[in-house]
Amino acid sequence: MRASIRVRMSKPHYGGNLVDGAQMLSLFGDVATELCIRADGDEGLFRAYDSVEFLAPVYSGDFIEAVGEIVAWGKTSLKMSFRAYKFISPLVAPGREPSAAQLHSEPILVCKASGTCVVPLSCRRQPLPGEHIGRPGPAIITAAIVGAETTRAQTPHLPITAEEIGEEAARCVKAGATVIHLHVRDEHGNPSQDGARFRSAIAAIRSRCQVIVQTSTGGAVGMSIDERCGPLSLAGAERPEMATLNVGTINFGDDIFVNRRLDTFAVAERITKAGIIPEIEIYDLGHLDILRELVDKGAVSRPLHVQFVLGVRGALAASERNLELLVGRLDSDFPGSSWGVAGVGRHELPMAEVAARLGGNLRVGLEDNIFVEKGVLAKGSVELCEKAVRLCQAAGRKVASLEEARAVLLAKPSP
Ligand code: KMH
Ligand code: ZN
Repeated sequence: MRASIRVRMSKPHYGGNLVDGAQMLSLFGDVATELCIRADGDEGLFRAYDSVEFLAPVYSGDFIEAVGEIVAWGKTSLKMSFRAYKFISPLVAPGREPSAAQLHSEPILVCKASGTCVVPLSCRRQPLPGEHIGRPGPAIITAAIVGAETTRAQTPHLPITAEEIGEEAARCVKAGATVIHLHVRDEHGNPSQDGARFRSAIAAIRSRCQVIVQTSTGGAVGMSIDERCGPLSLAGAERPEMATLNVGTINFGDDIFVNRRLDTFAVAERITKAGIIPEIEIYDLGHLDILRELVDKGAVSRPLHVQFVLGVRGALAASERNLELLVGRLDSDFPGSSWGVAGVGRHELPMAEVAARLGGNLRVGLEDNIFVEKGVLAKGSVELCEKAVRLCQAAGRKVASLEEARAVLLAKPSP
């Protein structure tokens, strides 16, 4: 959660028009107050700064933007980090107009700080009708344990047979995952969307643990739409609760992952007819515009569940800035939606950390990344799930139980 204010400094305190540093703290105080209100509906109290650094002088006439972010959620405390940037300065020079001013192409970081605010439980309140305040709910961890692209040559820990998939799913669930994003492989380890193979894998999972199974309809690059929809034919005990819905064509490394507009509508219809809940895979900003059409035409119902898949080579890069843009658009265009992020390759754990902080859900697993740290292979998706749990704890987020994940992801569609 973020808040910011931009103000012009008007009260010099020291010689040479210098502004006192306390004015930065005053701005941070107002930003902190807004964050408390956004989180808990109350102004709260600033308890303590644990660090303050002044990094560049601020003069009267400078335009300063103070930004703050909640980085960890305690029971009553909110840990925040703050930064103040100089965007504009007066341009004081002989021969210049006294009103001349300079816009800094690269804003100057003038102060950074971190601190803790407290909102007593007795002051926390529910949102008023239509008011968008509140704390993020428990973080849902999805384990993408197989994928279509990862190979045994890359990692010996990739599960391939139904039994291996069942065992790995159970380990991930024990670690804290409540959703298994599922692909399957054929007898040679190649990607397959064969319904029978999904049936065996789902039976192997369900005999070992309770979890939401989300089958892929993305399959592998080059598969036909019919082939990709193989797992949607499953009924009875092996029917998945969720399935992915890919809404846009993207470059996929040197390949193209084709999702034609009309095919997306057709897959959405098949998912709905099968009584399965879609998770919408968003790889680029324009995919939210495609989603708009799907929603408006009734092809998908609210509440929406969105996975931002960032860092595919040729699609939107995995950065906090891009994620904030996507989440901002989702919140304003489709309020009430849940969202998670899957960072590809080395971006997996950094993006999971951002998601934990920003109030989203986390997807990790060997489908997207095989390393637990630089150069060190993860001993299965379970190790990545364990890391995801630690990231949630560091951000003060509760990890969702299965009941909590079901309440969010399997909620009845609203008209
Ligand atoms: N394997 C990718 C081409 C999904 O599961 O829906 C597509 C994919 C998305 O993995
Ligand atoms: Zn997938």
